[in-house]
Amino acid sequence: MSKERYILAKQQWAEKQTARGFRPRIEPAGGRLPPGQRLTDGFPVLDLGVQPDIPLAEWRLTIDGLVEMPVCLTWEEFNALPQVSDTSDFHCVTTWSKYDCRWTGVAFTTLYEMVRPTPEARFVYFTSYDGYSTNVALEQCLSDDVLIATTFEEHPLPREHGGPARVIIPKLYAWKGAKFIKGISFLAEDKLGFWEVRGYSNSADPWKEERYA
Ligand SMILES: Nc1nc2c(c(=O)[nH]1)N[C@H]1C(S)=C(S)[C@@H](COP(=O)(O)O)O[C@H]1N2
Ligand SMILES: [Mo]
Repeated sequence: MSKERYILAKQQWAEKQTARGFRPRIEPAGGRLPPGQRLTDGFPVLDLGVQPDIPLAEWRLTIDGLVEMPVCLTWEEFNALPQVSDTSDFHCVTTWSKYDCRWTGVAFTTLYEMVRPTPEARFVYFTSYDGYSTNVALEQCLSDDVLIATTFEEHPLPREHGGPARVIIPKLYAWKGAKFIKGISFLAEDKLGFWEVRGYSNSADPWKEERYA
């Protein structure tokens, strides 16, 4: 092969890769990508095969358990609460990560202050309209980047990504963030959720690669 043809072939290969949106997948250790993860530009959808249709007029968020003031919020009441925005990275246990996700909604701490959990409350159990559930230590939920999001990238949260409202807990693998959120219960004893009873890690820290129990 002549030099010219060789260079042209390489150039065409590079153009093809660029057109496909190729970028390096693994960042050096100590970077922004947790171990064993690779970066995606898209936003894959993971669910149980059901994306429940919840008319906003019928939507409720029930917050109960070990709290002084249990509530059952309508969509209007929920959206009247103070709104916050946060940009965070999203890490799915199936090894894809997505950077710079822009979420807007209600901070978990706002709900916490509203219902006033008792001192015995140490765990949170989330339930969803599709039958999903997941559990998180209360301490982890009190991080200021934990939101019940109703907006993604300045648009109403699409149903496939958990709309009308979903939980976002950026410091944990994404299965800890319940889409189609329906209930939040404060508990004294831990109670395993949908994937946790099926062998997923209970602590789910992507930086420690806590994928499976
Ligand atoms: N209600 C509900 N929430 C859920 C799930 C689900 O199946 N149902 N899947 C979890 C998993 S495993 C992941 S990785 C994320 C995926 O969110 P996405 O579909 O917006 O990417 O949602 C989590 N929350
Ligand atoms: Mo996941």
